[in-house]
Amino acid sequence: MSKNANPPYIPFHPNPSRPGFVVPPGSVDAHCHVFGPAAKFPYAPERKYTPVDAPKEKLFALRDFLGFDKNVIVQASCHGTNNAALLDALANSNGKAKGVAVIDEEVSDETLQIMNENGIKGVRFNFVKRLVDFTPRDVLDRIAERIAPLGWHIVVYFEMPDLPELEAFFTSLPTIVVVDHMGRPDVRKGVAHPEFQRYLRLLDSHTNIWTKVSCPERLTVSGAPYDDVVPFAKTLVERYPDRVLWGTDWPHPNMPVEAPDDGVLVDTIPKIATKPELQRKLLVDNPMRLYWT
Ligand code: 0GY
Repeated sequence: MSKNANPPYIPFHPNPSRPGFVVPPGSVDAHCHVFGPAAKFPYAPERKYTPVDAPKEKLFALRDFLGFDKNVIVQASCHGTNNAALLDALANSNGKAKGVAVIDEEVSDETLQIMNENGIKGVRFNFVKRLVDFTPRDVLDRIAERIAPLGWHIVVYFEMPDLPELEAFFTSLPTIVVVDHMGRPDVRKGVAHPEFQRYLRLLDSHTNIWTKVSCPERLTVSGAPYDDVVPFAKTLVERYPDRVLWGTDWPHPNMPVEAPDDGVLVDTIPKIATKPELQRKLLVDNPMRLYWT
């Protein structure tokens, strides 16, 4: 393989460990994906990576194994704006999954209505350049206006150095805004660094902005059990106990070296939410309020 070739795609962990931490009854894994299977749900032509299939049956089996009750499935960039695999997973979840779709502005009102009736509760705007092509802000504004009356929210995915440029757009959005993976801070800089402090100020001043405290495996420098990421997530859980969500991010697209052990990810929860009350808000009350009411 040449030096510049793409590294091979790393599949999800084949045999995760059973977590030591027992999640509260009714817990929701509020960030995960389904991929394919490609034979039934082909990947989008415009995708930036081709994953290993990660079908709904495997996701639901992992949910049960880890002790979770429900999933929020987020449309990933490899499926573009074709939400068929996501909708199929929702339809086969026995009411135990809701979804976040990716749409373009050509979507019809009828399609939005069908999505709404089938468990879609939000749309995702992705600003991570390695994953998607640029979408003009006025297009996103128009999508936001279309989905706001449905009571949906907007999930945003970006990397923290891009926050200054994106902040005005985020604060103009008319819905609840949920930030993926804590805005992807550089954990080497520490919680006190102006970049993360700016993120806290954004959440302080905009109570419609929520944050996922997910993805230590993407943010860590030291590796599992991800103790270098804990102070960031713990700060957010304690400061915004009613606006935080947690998810596995299974099947962990684009991991550069190895797939995380999902059991180890679950065992980070009591380090970031140290009291039962905080754990219940993070895993049950908050996702239920956002996705099941
Ligand atoms: C994640 C993160 C990633 C990928 C996607 O839509 C996606 O393809 O979200 C990533 O590569 O960082 O949330 O799964």
